Amino acid sequence: MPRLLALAVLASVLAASAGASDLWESLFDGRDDSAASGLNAFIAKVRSEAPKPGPRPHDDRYWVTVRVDGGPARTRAAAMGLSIEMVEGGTVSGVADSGTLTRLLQAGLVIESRRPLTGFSAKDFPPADGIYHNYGEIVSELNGLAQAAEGFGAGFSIGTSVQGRAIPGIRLGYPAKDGKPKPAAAFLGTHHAREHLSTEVPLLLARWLVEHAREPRVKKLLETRDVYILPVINPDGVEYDIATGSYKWQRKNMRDNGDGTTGVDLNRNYDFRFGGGGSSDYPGSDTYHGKSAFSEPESRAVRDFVEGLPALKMMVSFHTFSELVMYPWGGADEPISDGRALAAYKAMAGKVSQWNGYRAMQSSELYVATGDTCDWAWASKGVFCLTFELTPKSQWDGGFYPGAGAVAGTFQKNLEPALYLIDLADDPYRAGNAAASAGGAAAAGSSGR
Ligand code: 0X9
Ligand code: ZN
Repeated sequence: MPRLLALAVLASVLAASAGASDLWESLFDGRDDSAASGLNAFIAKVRSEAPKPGPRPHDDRYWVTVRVDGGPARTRAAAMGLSIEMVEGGTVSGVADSGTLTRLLQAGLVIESRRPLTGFSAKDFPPADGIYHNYGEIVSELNGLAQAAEGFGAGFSIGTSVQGRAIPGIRLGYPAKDGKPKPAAAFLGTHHAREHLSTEVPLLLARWLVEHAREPRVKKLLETRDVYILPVINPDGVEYDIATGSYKWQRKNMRDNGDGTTGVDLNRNYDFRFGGGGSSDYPGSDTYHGKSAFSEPESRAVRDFVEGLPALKMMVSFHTFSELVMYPWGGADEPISDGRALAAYKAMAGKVSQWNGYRAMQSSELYVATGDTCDWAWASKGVFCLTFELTPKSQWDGGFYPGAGAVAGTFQKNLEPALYLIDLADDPYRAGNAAASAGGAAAAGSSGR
């Protein structure tokens, strides 16, 4: 992968930090071989680093609950700019700026409740959520992992954000014995800034793989697959969200839209059905799709990464929250047209849900939203791509800010799914074989995707 290697090397950003190697050593010294004790040590160490509190600027957004029933109605509400986060009975809840609120009201929708975002206090991230990684800590952790994975791993960057931060990653995998490219899987975190748990899970996956790389099962996996882990696609948004020690509920990137609003929803900025349902034309909306497909350097970086890696067959895009595992399409109600692939998607999502307890579904069943990562990866590149909505299930269990206590358990639940999906990277279609031979749902034949 010469192109990737050219992008690689987190030059200045991943420049060795004494803190990172200290952290690394402290995590591995004197551990027993259980993953749990490694995690506990990690958690204890990172918890000691707390962000500092500070003032909070004015925020023109609300947490709203709107009476909306059924998928098509949810899709219409999303198209008005509502960023839907919860579906409950005949209502949806999510974030709306005042412009979106006006559109919802003008459309005759009943707003059951609305609450300024400033009225929420997060469960604990600042200061007690010190276990979560800010950007510098993500980079340090990856740097430490890359050092520890000498001979079977390397740090890299896929590009830079609007504000110029490197979008960091780590590749893990032993060199192929025959020198040929190995099938690859990629795990992407935090397109949406406030979904911090979606950074922690891939980061812990990287850590777990490095720690267990010499155990037979993992060794075999890393000898036959390459694993790419990109824990933070939207580093500017993350830094903004946590800068004051009081969460800002930032979703989008930090693009200056030139009209007084900030941010493009990176999960609406990919080039498949761009600008269609479930994405907003209004720059102030949390689901603003941007000026054009791939207008944002962060989504372009993901595009270039995927395009530079033909061996990539399997991808997971981590989000929070709701506890769902979803497959394309997200941008249309119809199923994907490749029947064999659909059977494979259903089988793999079903298998994943047996481990993590999440609900498996086609993304659009939640609501139609166009321009997302997985629709593009599947439609344009034929990469099997699942969107995970991690813990918790509900806003009332912590929503985007479920606290330090959510990290280890969420990772543990999703470890087996991750290993399974890495294994499938040689031929994701084979996920559907078991179902087909058991007379299951696998449909025969296919044309296009
Ligand atoms: O709306 C999104 O981008 C994702 N949900 S989140 O709450 N994390 O923002 C879901 C993306 C996939 N779903 C659809 N395309 N419907
Ligand atoms: Zn998200």
